[in-house]
Parts: sequence; structure tokens; C-alpha cells
Amino acid sequence: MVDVSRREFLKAVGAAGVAAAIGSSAGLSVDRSRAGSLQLAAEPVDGELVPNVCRMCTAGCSILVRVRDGKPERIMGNPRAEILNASAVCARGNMGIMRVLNPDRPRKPLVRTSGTRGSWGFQEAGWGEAIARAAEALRRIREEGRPDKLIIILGEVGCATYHPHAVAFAKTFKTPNVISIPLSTCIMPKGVAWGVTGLAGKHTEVVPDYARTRYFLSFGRNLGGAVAVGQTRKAGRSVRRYKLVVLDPRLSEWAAKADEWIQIRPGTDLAFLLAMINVVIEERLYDGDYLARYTNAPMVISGDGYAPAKTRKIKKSIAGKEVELVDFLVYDMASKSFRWASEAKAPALELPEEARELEGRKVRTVFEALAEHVKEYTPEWAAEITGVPAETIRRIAREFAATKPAAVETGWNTNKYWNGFQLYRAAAVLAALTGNLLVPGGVVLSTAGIKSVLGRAKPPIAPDVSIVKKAEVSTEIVLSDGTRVKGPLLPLGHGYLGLAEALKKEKGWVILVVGANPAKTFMGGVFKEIARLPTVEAVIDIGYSVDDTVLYSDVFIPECAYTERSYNIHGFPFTTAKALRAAFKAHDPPPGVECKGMLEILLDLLAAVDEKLVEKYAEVLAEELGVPKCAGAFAEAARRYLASRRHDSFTAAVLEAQARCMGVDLEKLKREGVILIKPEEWGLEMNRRILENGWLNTPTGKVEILPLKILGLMKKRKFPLKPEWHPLPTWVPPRWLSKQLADDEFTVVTGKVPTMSYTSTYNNPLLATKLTPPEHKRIWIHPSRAAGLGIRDGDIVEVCGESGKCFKARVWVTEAVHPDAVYIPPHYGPEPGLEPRFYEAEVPPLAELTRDIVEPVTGAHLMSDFRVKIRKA
Ligand SMILES: Nc1nc2c(c(=O)[nH]1)N[C@H]1C(S)=C(S)[C@@H](COP(=O)(O)OP(=O)(O)OC[C@H]3O[C@@H](n4cnc5c(=O)[nH]c(N)nc54)[C@H](O)[C@@H]3O)O[C@H]1N2
Ligand SMILES: Nc1nc2c(c(=O)[nH]1)N[C@H]1C(S)=C(S)[C@@H](COP(=O)(O)OP(=O)(O)OC[C@H]3O[C@@H](n4cnc5c(=O)[nH]c(N)nc54)[C@H](O)[C@@H]3O)O[C@H]1N2
Ligand code: SF4
Ligand SMILES: [Mo]
Repeated sequence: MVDVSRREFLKAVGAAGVAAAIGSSAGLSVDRSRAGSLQLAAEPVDGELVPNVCRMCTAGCSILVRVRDGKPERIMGNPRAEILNASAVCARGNMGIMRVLNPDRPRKPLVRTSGTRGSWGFQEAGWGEAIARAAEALRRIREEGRPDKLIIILGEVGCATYHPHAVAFAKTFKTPNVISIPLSTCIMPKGVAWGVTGLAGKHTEVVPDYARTRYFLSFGRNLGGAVAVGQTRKAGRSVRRYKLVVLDPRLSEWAAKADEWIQIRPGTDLAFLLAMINVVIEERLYDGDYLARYTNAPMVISGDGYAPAKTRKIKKSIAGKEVELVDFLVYDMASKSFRWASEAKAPALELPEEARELEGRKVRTVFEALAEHVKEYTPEWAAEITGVPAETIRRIAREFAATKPAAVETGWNTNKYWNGFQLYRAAAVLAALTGNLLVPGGVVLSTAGIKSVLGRAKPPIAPDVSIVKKAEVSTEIVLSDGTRVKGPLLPLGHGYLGLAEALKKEKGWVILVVGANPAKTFMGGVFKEIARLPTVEAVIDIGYSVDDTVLYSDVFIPECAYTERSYNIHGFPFTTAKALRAAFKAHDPPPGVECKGMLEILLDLLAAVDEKLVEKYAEVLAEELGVPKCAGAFAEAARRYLASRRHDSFTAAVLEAQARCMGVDLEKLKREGVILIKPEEWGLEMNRRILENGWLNTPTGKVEILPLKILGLMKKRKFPLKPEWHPLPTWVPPRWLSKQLADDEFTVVTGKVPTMSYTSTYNNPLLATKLTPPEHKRIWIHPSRAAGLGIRDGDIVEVCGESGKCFKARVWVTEAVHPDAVYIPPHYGPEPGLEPRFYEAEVPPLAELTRDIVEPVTGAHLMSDFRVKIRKA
């Protein structure tokens, strides 16, 4: 029995125990020779090693679980996953074992027997009873003919791990309503910014080529603290081989490793990048050849607007499919005439005097329009906004342009500021101007990104019938100049803007939460508001721990830990290599713990609604996993599962069926966990081919400095030209800068804590108490501001947000944070009403300080860019 009581457990891990538990006695040693000294390297070990994938965060490192006598002993990186994390895992990954051992782990499903959502009123229930209770609500809306009354909320676990599985559920059940927290709170502005430029935009799809770069300009990313070992390891290993410049208002773990840390004013990185673009153009430091060949910089457009002068449709074969592309007019220096881009030999970036008019109308090139557009963004202008001296900006711009290859930040948790879209557009344009897109050592597409670009993937736009999307497009957004528009420019329908209002209008909503904690991570506290609505009939939560959202639910169904279940065959994130992997069940759950894997839980739910849905689900799942030819085998596996209802039996059968129909050597996969198909060089070569052949995912197939998709969207939505979505990189101030800060006012900077993963580790005694240093449990305030407010280090203060809510917090007075901001680490403590956990939160819950504010281009919910007032309590 692996179970231990909490008291015994704490004794066991007390003081000396900590080092032993994570250190040498476990056959592991801390490898300090690497830049990311948080990483743990595995020494040779005996015992059975079962390949799996770490799910302690979205980074999905490849791991080996050491098992003895059917019990898990240790988790370590899989040395065969050299293209990702190899033998390294971070502190959290190492602690995955606690998912199994944790005395706080739920042992059975929970069913509400008293009280209303927001209060504890649960009793443990048998599996069948909990499933029946959840299915009752689902059956009712299905019988009513209103499956769309089901709203599915996916969190980071839901998305990074179970996206195809949950989407297959939504399609089988026929609901168009899927909220994706990572889309709405983590990815979108940068995703769309890179996307309209021609690349793919997810974290795993577009990456700086750390291993080959010679200069890396990093901003808004903390590779040393917001860890993804697969990236941190690559960036860290070569950290002294490239110059590292980190912009961060806070001295982050990554900033501490930099050759140059620039303490920029929060939300103003855009001004810094615009000034770099200005210098690169003014001083002619750009790569003219790259721009002329691979981008739409030479495109001839109207002299006073941005419409292309002339276009025509052409056909091109991309990845074996015939695709219709837009050919545009350029001025060809070779023939001294206007020509189609597809036929010109030497497209001009700047038009000669005699070519400034076309058919009696003034014309210019995209490059000329850009040069004109960024003229006002001088380093001196940016210095005022960013607080960074003009000479520094000018020097960095010159260095960046002179060093080849150089990489610019691609961004992770990017939903922080109102100007997020323009920020990543500026980054993409800077990279293109200097010839650093899709080249080794620059910004490249990973294998997943290559697939997405060649498949000409579209943004994940929800259908118009989705209540989530309808709510979003009918909610007003006020732009920085006071203009009001309905919804964002590109309404994706995966957020929660206006949703609480929309749900009030009709009865009978059912909410299914899959691997998410919206009670903590929906900005503005919106989930709690929704969960309390009388029109919401049931909230069902499939989770791993009793988190805050359980408190707002009616039924809680526990999923097993990832080492207790298998996971289907899939590719690797972040890398340009082509490889496959899978996860294998390493051991059973401890006796007395009732749980299942996600797939089995979803099947149990569907079967309880209508058995016929189970086979249908299996077929849709095959589509979603990209293996439609496995549909029959999956359906057969589902039938067998229904007969046995055995934990992991469907997942394991899906994995085996996949191996058969994909022709994958299952035995090798079981032994090694990794099958390498093509090395990293293959992906770099694919990047080159995409660039040189014009296979990018844009209407023109080229890198689009002026994205035609943005022009198209403006037309479609009848939206006027505004700085927020201007097709050329444009200054948009962050919200908080709209007026001067009062003496007691601050803007908020947030970020991840190295030893904690979201809200899912606060019940982990080692991570939450022993390994998280006290400064990561306090809010950071600059000494110059603290002194003015009579606040001393360690004081308790009251923090009041734009929401009107106030909370107590403890401060750390430090120069490591910009004077305009307080740094608020994520609040990992439990909701009042939940049993106390190990983590002692001394910071306010960030989401409750702000309102439900979205970024205007993609509707992403902003986590920063609001103000708080602080006073000594
Ligand atoms: N205040 C604040 N809000 C944030 C952020 C922040 O840093 N601070 N970060 C933002 C970002 S970048 C993101 S991506 C989102 C994340 O948003 P969420 O996904 O809502 O956040 P988590 O806190 O990770 O919630 C995940 C929950 O899933 C459950 N879980 C963990 N592992 C498993 C599993 O294997 N299976 C199942 N079924 N459930 C599991 C855990 O109980 C955990 O409570 O939050 C965003 N919101
Ligand atoms: N330890 C740990 N690692 C994680 C996770 C976790 O929960 N815990 N979650 C994973 C997930 S889902 C995500 S999305 C990623 C997030 O990865 P990151 O985006 O790298 O993480 P954050 O810590 O949110 O933000 C990075 C840095 O941005 C800085 N910052 C804030 N405002 C500004 C600004 O205006 N300008 C600049 N230049 N910098 C600013 C913060 O101070 C912080 O140091 O981390 C992943 N890795
Ligand atoms: S970065 Fe750490 S927690 Fe995240 S997947 Fe990798 S080892 Fe696990
Ligand atoms: Mo995230």
C-alpha cells in the first residue's frame, strides 16, 4: 500500500528528508553544470523503467517511471528523448510521483448532497452513482433536443493532453460550445500574430532555434522559471554561445542568466521593438535580398492606403495538394516594369521615381509604407515610453541586425497586455526584416508547426451557433481611442466574454470541466458567477485533485494520475525532428483509490447517456487523432471496453490499434518510449523549403509583412482601421498607461513560480512548502515606492483591484521589480471553504482583482494590464 497519512508524510519529508527525497538517495543528482540548475539529471538505475509523458505542466516532457513491485519509485527524464528533455526533468516533474502518493488525493468520486455551489456539501459516491448523476443532466438536454446546452471547459490539462479526446466528445454529443482556457488566457494574441504573418502560432509550433542562434532577444518569457525542460534545456545548454538579452520588468530566473537584463516598463515592449524596426530601416540594416524574395515587402499597394494595387489568383502545389494563392504586383528592377511577383526577377523594395504611379494612381510598396509608418518610432520616442535609454535601444537594434543568425522571442503566456497582438506582429516583422524567419538559428517552425503550415490550418473558430461565440460578438469592446466595436476583430468563440449574461437568459445549462480550474483561472471571477446562476443546472468536473472548481460543482469524477494510465501515440512538441512517442501505464492506482483514465471516463459518461454514442465516439476520436483508418479498430475497442469497464483497457487498446494501423513498432515504443523518424536537420530543411517555395500559410504563400488576412478580416467585420489591428506594426499603449499612476497605484506584473504548476501543485507538500522560496509567496514592490507608502519588507498590505475587491498580502521590498508595478505571483492557496492545503498563500487571487477584460484582436482575457491600489494594512 503506497498510501501514507498526512502526519506521517510530513514527518517523512521534514527538513533532512527533502534533500533525500529529491536528491541523491533516489539515484538523482542536481546537475549544476547546466544553465537551468533546476534540472535534475538521472544516473543509471535498475528496476523496471516504463516510458510515459510528464503531465505536471503543458510542456509534456518524456519520462521514465521506475517501478518496483508494482509501485512507482521515481520519475526521471527519458535519455532517448534527446530532441526534447532527454534525462532531465524539473522539480515539478520529479515530484509527479506525489500524484500517486499524496494523502490528499481524492479516493472516490464526489457528489453534492447539500449546500449550493461555492460551499462544501459533498459525499463520496460509488463510481456508477457519480456517473449516473452526471449523465442524468446530459441525457435531459439531449432528450430535449438541446445538446448545445452543454458547455465544455478545457484547461491546460484539458487542452495540452486531452484536446482531441474532449473535442471528439463535443462532436459526438453535438455541442458547439467549447471554452479553451489556454486559447483564451494563454495563446491567442501571439498565435494570431504569427499566424497572419504566415507561420503557426501555438507554443509548440513556432520556436526560437536556441541551439543554433547567436543572439536571442527574449521578452515576457521566463525560461528559467516558467519551465518547459524541452526548451529550457536547449536554451540553457548554449546560453553562453549566444548573446542573451532579456526584457522583463522583473528580475526573473531567466533575466538573472542574461548577458543583459533590461528592466523595461510593463506592457511597453512593443515600443522597444518598434524602435528597433525604425533603426533597422533608417540605418539600412535589413536583409534586402530576404525581403525581396520571401516576403510581400515588394508588393505594390495603394499610395494612401493598404489595398494591393493588383492581384490575381494562381495555383500552386503545396504538400501534394493544389492550392489557390494570391499573386501580386511588384516593380521588377530586371525588366524595369511592373510584373507579377511570380514572374519578376528582381522585385524592388523601393519604387524608382518613374514607377510611383500606376494607371494614374499613386502607388508604393509595402516596404515603403512600413518605412513611412515607423518613422515616428525613434529610439528617443521609445525611451520616453519604456524607460530604457535611447542609446541602449539603438545599440541592441544594431547588434541584433548585425548578428546572424538571431532569434526573437516567440512568446508563451502572452495574454497579458492590450497590445499583445501588435507586440508579436512587431517581433515577427523584426525577424523578417533581418532575415531570421524560418532559417537555422532564427525563429523556426517545429514539426507540429510545419504540419500546420503545410496543411494551411485555420484558426480554431467556433461555429456561429455557439452560445460562447454569440456572447463574445455581442459584447462591446471600447478601443483606446474611445471607439466601440462588437466583439474582437477575430472572434474565436473559446473565451467567456459576456457568457455570464448570456447564460442568464435560458434555463438548463450543463457545464463539464475537463482538467481545468476555472474558479481560479477565469479572469474577473467569471466562473464563480456562472456556477452560481440558477439557470445552470449541473456542473460536472473531471479532475485530478479537489481544486477550487470542485467547490463550485455538483459531481466530481477523479481521473487517475498519468503514471497510472496509458496515452495514445503522438508526436513531440517544440522540436524540428520527426518522432513518435506514447505513454504506458506504469502501475495501478493504490488500493482504495477509485479512478479511471480520461478516455474511460468519457466513455462511461456517454454510455450512461446512450450506449450507441460509445461507438460513435470511437470513430470520431480516430478522426481527431489523425488516424481515420483506425476508426473500425477503435469502435471494436470501445465495444470491448463496454463489456469489461476495466480501467485503462480502452486507452491501451487505442494505443495498440494506432500502432497497427500506423505501422509503428509497439514493442520498441514500449521499451524505449521514443521512435525517432527524422532528425532535427530534416525539419530545418523543411523550413527552408517552405520559405523558398512560398508555401507559408498566407494568401500569398510568402511571409506577409502586410497580412492580407487582417485586411480581409477588417472588411468582413466592417471594422475601421485602428491601431489595435493595424496591418503594419503600430504603437498601442497598454491599458494601464492611459493615465498617470497615483502615489498608491501600481500596475500588475505576474508570472509563474518555478516550483509550482498552475493551481495543481498546492496540495504537494514538498513543492508547496519546502521548495518554494518565501519571495515567491509574496508580492514584490520597489523600495522607492514602498518608502513613500510607509511599507517595510514583510509588512501586510491591502491590495484593491479594478474589480473593487480587496485582499491582504505580504510584501517583499525589492529592486527586482519595476517601480511602476507590483509583481503578484499566482495564488495557489485554496478557496475559503475548501480544506486547508499545504500552500500558504500570502498573495491575492489575481483573477479576482481584475474584471473580465479582453484584448481587442482575438478576445483573449488579459491577466495583467490593470491597476491596483496598495496601502499598509
Ligand atoms: N491567476 C492566474 N491565472 C492564470 C494563470 C496564472 O498564472 N495566474 N495562468 C494562465 C495560463 S498561462 C494558463 S495555461 C491557464 C491554466 O488554466 P487552468 O487549466 O484552469 O489551470 P490549472 O490551475 O492548471 O487547473 C488545472 C486543474 O486541472 C486539474 N488537473 C491536473 N492534472 C490533471 C490531470 O492529469 N487530469 C485531469 N483531469 N485534471 C488534472 C488540477 O486539479 C488543476 O486544478 O491559467 C491562466 N490563468
Ligand atoms: N514552473 C512553471 N512552469 C510553467 C508553468 C507553470 O505553471 N509553472 N506553466 C506553463 C505554461 S501553461 C505557460 S503559459 C508557460 C508560461 O511561460 P512564460 O510566458 O515564460 O511565463 P510567465 O512567468 O507567465 O511570464 C514570463 C515573464 O514575463 C514577465 N513579464 C510580465 N510582464 C511583462 C512585460 O510587460 N514585459 C516583459 N518583457 N516581461 C513581462 C514576468 O515577469 C515573467 O518573468 O510556462 C509553462 N511552464
Ligand atoms: S517542464 Fe517539468 S513539469 Fe513540465 S512537463 Fe517538463 S518535467 Fe514535467
Ligand atoms: Mo499557459
